[in-house]
Amino acid sequence: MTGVVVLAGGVGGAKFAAGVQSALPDPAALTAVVNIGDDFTHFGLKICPDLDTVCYTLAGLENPATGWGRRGESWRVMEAAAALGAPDWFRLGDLDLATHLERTRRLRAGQPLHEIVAAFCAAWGVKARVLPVTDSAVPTIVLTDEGELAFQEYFVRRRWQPRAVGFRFAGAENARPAPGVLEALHTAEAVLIAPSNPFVSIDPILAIPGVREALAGKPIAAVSPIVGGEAVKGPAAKMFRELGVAPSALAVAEHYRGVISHFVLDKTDALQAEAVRRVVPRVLVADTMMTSAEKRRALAAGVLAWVRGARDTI
Ligand code: FO1
Repeated sequence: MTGVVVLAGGVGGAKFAAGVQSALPDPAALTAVVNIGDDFTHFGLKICPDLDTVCYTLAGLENPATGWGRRGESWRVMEAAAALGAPDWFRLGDLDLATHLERTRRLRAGQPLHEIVAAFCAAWGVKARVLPVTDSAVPTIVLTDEGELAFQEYFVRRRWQPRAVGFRFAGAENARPAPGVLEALHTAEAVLIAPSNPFVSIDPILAIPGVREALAGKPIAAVSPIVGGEAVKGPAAKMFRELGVAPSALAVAEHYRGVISHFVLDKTDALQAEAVRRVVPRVLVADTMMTSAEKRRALAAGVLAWVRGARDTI
């Protein structure tokens, strides 16, 4: 068993993956398997927000203010396009546009997404391996009280305000894991589920045929994205409430029941540890707030040491 796999999506997932990359003596021992459900076509360009956010963050290129897009970004193309009447609800920076232009050019030339991601990671100096969970398009559809919404329409255009009643991962049943995904999961000494949104970042990864099965028989540790009953970032707590579940670390553990063997909750929620242990056998109480590169690294190092057999509280 070699290597560590992180399942990730969104800004929290990218930060945690970067923490794991910095905690591993050999960063190439990390494989990030990333959600592609947020992907969509805009201005005719293939936009892959979670892949880009993970790659930018692993490369140290991410915009520190938003977590997505590029550091040192400018918005001249967006401003000039908006002056021509272009939709500007989804902000595309000048540097970020280069990624979308080149990815779209390569896709049109027939290059599969996982190869494009590898080429971009090489160009950006990313040491870890980043894989889309599948090369296929499996768009996440949010079922709301207003009907079905495409993910970015729901998340960005409507600022995740519509009431969510369910999620659909269109075409998942016909998708296959991208080359390297199942092999990485089978050979990993541990699989870490990042503190990403369970519904729209992690579930779309688990929905790809073969992924859940490949998790069997090894330590699977999830880090709670809910702290003190709230999401650190984004709509996860609101989604729990709208689905009739009180948002909590325990609710996240319940959501992953049967998939995970280890669960990390924030020290704010230490009182839930006993209840969580009844859902998942191994529970770690830690400081999960990744407010600096050092804290990301420390959290990742602590989780890795724990999963590899150290004590239960860091
Ligand atoms: N999120 C926003 O809230 N507003 C935006 O204008 C926006 C633009 C954007 C451009 C490129 C990109 O890679 C991500 C972007 N995001 C934006 C984040 C995106 O909605 C992601 O899907 C979320 O981070 C959730 O994973």
